[in-house]
Amino acid sequence: MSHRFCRVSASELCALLRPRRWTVVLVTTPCFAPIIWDGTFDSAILDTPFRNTTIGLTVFAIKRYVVFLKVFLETADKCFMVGHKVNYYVFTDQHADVPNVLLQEGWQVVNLEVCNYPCWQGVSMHRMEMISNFSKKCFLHEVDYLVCLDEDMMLSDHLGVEILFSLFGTLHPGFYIADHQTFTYEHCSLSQAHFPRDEGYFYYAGGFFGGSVLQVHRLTKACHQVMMVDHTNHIEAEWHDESHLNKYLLCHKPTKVLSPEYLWDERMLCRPPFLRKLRYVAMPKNHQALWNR
Ligand code: 2GW
Ligand code: MN
Repeated sequence: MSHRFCRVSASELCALLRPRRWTVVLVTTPCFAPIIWDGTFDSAILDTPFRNTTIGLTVFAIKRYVVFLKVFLETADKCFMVGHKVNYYVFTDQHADVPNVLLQEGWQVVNLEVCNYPCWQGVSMHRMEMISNFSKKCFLHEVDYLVCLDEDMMLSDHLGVEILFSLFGTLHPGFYIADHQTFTYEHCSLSQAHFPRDEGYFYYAGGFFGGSVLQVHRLTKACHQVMMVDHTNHIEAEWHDESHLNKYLLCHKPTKVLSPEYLWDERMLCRPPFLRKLRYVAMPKNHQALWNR
């Protein structure tokens, strides 16, 4: 990985020190990890040190979910890591239906073969196993960072290197202003995802996490292993991989946290005025058509 720290000019420094965000939002976690909102970063400055960085984006399009892929890739091409090198890793069992989307020069879509799972929870949960396996096999040698996203979503604004750090998670849009006791952490004490009462500051979304390949490998491997322990004990955490992600991030605090700008659902939620940008939003989906096969 080649990181060169940029030299900031005096005028840039002045501009940086001038507060640009007047609406009050929480900008650091209690562990001093930055929380990323519009107005807290300057892409023009951040882009330089990441000039030679390659970012891998993992996405799963299994069974009927392949229908979301075209819009996902087309919008990502416009908004995701513009000016940087990106490898899209599409895990799919529907190769014939992967759309041929014209991408920026140097970018590539790598289709990875995965098997289908009999139930949807299986699809969602086995993502951890797949990402972990491929991290070791290829991603470690091919990219510097991994960004792991849900695929029933589209990009709708700039989403760039401001998110990159060794380990990052995203505040779940349904809980970022909710009371701690409403967080849907796993409360069954038999599950490996079990959350001790009164612990955890935030509830993270399963649909957007990432970090350096090494950290993502550790996270996905650990989550997969504990999901297998639960499976052996005939237990399944209520929110599947998301429950295990939250447990992992309780024990391994993220070094950056993304605000709900980075994961939003306009049909489910009322947008507050301090949410100035929506960068990654849910696509409308017909649950019945997707589930009934
Ligand atoms: C999922 C649910 C029901 C039927 C099918 C599927 C399904 C999911 C599928 O048939 N094919 C497939 O590729 N997926 C992948 O799994 C796809 O990438 C999708 O974005 C991801 C998660 O499923 P999704 O987006 O339908 O679930 P959400 O939006 O409720 O996601 C949250 O909760 C999940 C666990 O319950 C995960 O933690 C997810 O990361 C969360 O965003
Ligand atoms: Mn989703």
